[in-house]
Amino acid sequence: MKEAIYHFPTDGKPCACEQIKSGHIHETYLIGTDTGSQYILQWINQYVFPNVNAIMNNMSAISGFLKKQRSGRMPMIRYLTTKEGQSYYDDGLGGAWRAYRYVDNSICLQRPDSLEDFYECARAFGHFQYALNDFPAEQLEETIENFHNTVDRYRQLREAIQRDEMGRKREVEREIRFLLDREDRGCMLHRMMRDGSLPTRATHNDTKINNVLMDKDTRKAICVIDLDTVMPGLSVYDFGDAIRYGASTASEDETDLSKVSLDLELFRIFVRGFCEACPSLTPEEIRMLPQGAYTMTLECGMRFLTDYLKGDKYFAIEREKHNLDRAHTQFKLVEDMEQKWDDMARIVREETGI
Ligand code: GN1
Ligand code: MG
Repeated sequence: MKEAIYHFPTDGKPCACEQIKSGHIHETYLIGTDTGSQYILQWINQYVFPNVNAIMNNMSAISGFLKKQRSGRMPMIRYLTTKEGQSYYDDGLGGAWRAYRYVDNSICLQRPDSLEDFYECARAFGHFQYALNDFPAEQLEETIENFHNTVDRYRQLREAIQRDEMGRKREVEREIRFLLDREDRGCMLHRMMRDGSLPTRATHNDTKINNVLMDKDTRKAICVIDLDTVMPGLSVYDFGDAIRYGASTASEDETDLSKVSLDLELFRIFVRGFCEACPSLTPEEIRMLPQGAYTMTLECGMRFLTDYLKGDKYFAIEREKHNLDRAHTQFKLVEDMEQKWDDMARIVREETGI
């Protein structure tokens, strides 16, 4: 049993504990009690999120705002207050823990099993974006500085190349070249955010399908989870990160790259669901949806490669070269998007009329 759970007011005595291994950052456990209640207990990775108060404050600001919204139901999970009255439990050993009641009958998918699953995911993230339309984004704390700032991601890559702490640079020269060749295109949306052609909004920033809880029987979305990276950002990044992960024909760490491509049917259904659920998108945002997918995929590949160069400090790995394998799938997807660029733009036009 993870001792931290005893600091939360659970219904029944904790008696079962199972680790859930899907995220790359925090450690997550499913706790069962002797009355049959279940809880999610999470150890917060403070290397990635040094300011735990900032993530918990953002979370409660967002939940408070959404509760008062009239634009349709948007349920949120609620973290438990510790028995000591804190929003998280500090174990005195450098660990921070939080817990919430497991949502009954919910599942989260690692991949969509059908077009309908992905449509539900699109509607959930689109609705989340829409519900936050009037949220004052500038009130949110930046929980990870420059999170989706591709210009800064290139700077971090260069720094890692220059330091070459692990002596891995020689091995990845081709991958580095791949990224440097695409720098201008990769930074385009960041420039558009800077010059105001795309609005800065409160966005989720980590829109993998496994961050949507779905009802096990009806397969309808229940709520969006993992709000640690809710920050000022671009709607097209939320769209794009979901495509990067969910519309790929293979998993993020597939080693057979011939299996990795962009599924245009999944792309289409996501455009449909996201735009239907988020009618506040501007025409320019809609036109930039393919660019959002491109940028998030390139950036994620760059983050994996940078972490590989630095010795795998950020993303948890389960095997040697895991981050390099992940970088490769992202680069393969980027190339496939370059091939399918006209189709992606056409699908957006067909689905939205813009
Ligand atoms: C991380 O831990 P997880 O899977 O929710 C990362 C995302 C990446 C993703 C890649 C805070 O998310 O940005 O896109 O891995 N989260 C953070 O799979 O860096
Ligand atoms: Mg997650």
